[in-house]
Amino acid sequence: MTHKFAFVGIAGKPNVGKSTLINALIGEKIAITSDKAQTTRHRILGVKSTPDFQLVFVDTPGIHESKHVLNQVIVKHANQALLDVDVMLWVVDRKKQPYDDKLYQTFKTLNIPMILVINKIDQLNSKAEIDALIMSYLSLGEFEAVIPISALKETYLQHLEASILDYAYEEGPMFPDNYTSDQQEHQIISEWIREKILSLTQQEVPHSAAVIVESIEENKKQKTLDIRALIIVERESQKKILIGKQGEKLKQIGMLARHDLNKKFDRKVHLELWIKVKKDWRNKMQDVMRFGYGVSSD
Ligand SMILES: Nc1nc2c(ncn2[C@@H]2O[C@H](COP(=O)(O)OP(=O)(O)OP(=O)(O)O)[C@@H](O)[C@H]2O)c(=O)[nH]1
Ligand SMILES: [Mg+2]
Repeated sequence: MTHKFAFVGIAGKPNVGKSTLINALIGEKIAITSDKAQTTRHRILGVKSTPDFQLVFVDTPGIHESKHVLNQVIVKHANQALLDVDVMLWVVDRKKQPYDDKLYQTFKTLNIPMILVINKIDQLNSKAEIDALIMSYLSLGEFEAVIPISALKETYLQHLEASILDYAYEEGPMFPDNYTSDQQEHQIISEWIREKILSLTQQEVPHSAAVIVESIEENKKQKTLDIRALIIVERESQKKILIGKQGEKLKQIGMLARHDLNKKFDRKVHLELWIKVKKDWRNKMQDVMRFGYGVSSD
């Protein structure tokens, strides 16, 4: 059998389960997920290798109408990431909404084979409901395939993979077979911390936070990884919320992040977290760039 290869874009509105899907497809946590919309802010590569094929999945930020400079930049990340893929997965969830029509038209102009992935079917009650949802999307136009799945429960992922492989071409692997993601250590740390902020805070606080890793040091004596990170928020009131009563909230964020990072790096992590206010940073291009969300200018 010949070896196959493809770049696979994963795109759609915020919160439909794109990052949950890339993690399930790779079988490892690559991207952070949360119940809040606009969790992903970068394009993230996840690589799945088998003796027969290598699929490079590209997770993208949820596409939405943008208000902040930050959001405009992250939507640009998503659009740019889709330019070079061989096939794209348009991920939707339980209900077709008016914005989907616009998204469909935008994606069609990319001229890339598009598979419609209907996610979260574990939340639908019957096959009839799934069929009705499929029909409502088919009213938009044609797709190469329509695959209902549950990324969370890992249902029908083999169907999806088989369908993707129809669009892979004969080519050797591009990455070593143990390579699963293109994220650097500092990116992983900052994202893992941000995930805990997303899960423990509400409303504007999670969206206003950026995490900058200031230093990562191997502590040979203690056999720990010593990390110092800075959480940036937009207002003093948000800083107060993040610190919490007697520092409880920040402590909790640190504890949960440390727990995950211990596992990820397979060693004890010592985490020092600081909070700083940078007024209105999401609306200042310079800050958006400085806090790690840069995108090329074209
Ligand atoms: N019930 C159910 N929930 C799911 C499924 N897939 C994802 N979710 C949940 O949906 C929420 C959003 O998931 P994410 O993977 O962060 O969504 P996303 O599309 O990457 O969101 P953005 O990064 O904001 O664009 C999380 O709470 C997930 O646990 C699924 O198959 N079933
Ligand atoms: Mg995401």
